[in-house]
Amino acid sequence: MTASGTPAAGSASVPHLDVDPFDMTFFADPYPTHERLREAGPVVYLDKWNVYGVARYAEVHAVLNDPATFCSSRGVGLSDFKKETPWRPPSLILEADPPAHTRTRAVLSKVLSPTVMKQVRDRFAAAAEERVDALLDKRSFDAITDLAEAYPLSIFPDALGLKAEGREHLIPYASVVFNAFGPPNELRQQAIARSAPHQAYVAEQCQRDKLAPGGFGACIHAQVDEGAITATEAPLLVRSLLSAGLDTTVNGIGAAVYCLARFPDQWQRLRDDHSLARNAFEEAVRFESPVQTFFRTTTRRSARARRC
Ligand code: OVV
Repeated sequence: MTASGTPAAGSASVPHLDVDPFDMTFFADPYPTHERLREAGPVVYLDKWNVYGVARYAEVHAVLNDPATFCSSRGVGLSDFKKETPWRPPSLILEADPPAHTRTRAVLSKVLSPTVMKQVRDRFAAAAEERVDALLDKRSFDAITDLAEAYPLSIFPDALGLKAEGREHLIPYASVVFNAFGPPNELRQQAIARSAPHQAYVAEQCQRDKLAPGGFGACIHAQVDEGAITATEAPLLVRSLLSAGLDTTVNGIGAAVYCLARFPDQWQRLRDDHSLARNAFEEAVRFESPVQTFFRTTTRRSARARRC
């Protein structure tokens, strides 16, 4: 493909696939479809949704690291913000390209710097110990609700500075955010149709006067006083933490436990050598969520890293 959207030599051979990686049946057993997407070629075309896709590491990496060609500002889901109204005001960090993204990213990098992480680390570790001790007492528990969800919920909203009331909206809100990246199927339409109370909660709690002093939320708003962002931008950056800070952790922990349960030999290796923990976690997350990236050309419809 070229910048003008004209297919370059060889693109006629891009294989067309009839698979739907957004269908409910796909989620029941995604691995064969992931394999088909990878094996079909470096670039594939999904007839169902009229998007190009890449599922191999090299191409996914290349697409995600070339924002000049594959932009995010027109959305990173299947909906093209140039053609459809976004379901919420676009994220200033996710749905932005350099140089706009560079500026907001710098603000979040400052608020979530290694120095700050060092300061909160002990609190997060103590809460994790507490959670594990409580679960060990129970002997049997649901690893998703009682660990993967309960642990981040016990610490992250406090770190942000959210009040206690209404936190039950957090996971449902994140769920809407991620389902909204998909195509206009039942999953997406239903999620958006039911999102109003979750959106209202998030919009309200992102305001400066709602966030406890010392939390990440207050730190983002303090960047307004430094002249780094405007008072209009600050709540949207807080929203990014609410959108992407919790359920990614939930999914990561859930995927790690699920993976270790499915591969007992790996679990045993980890028990024998705790220094493997970091790699085991990364590998489990990778295994459970192999990345595919979808994109459009200037002449075709839509995608995850959209071609501008
Ligand atoms: C990385 C990510 C995922 C989902 C939402 C957002 C970011 C956001 O900025 O809202």
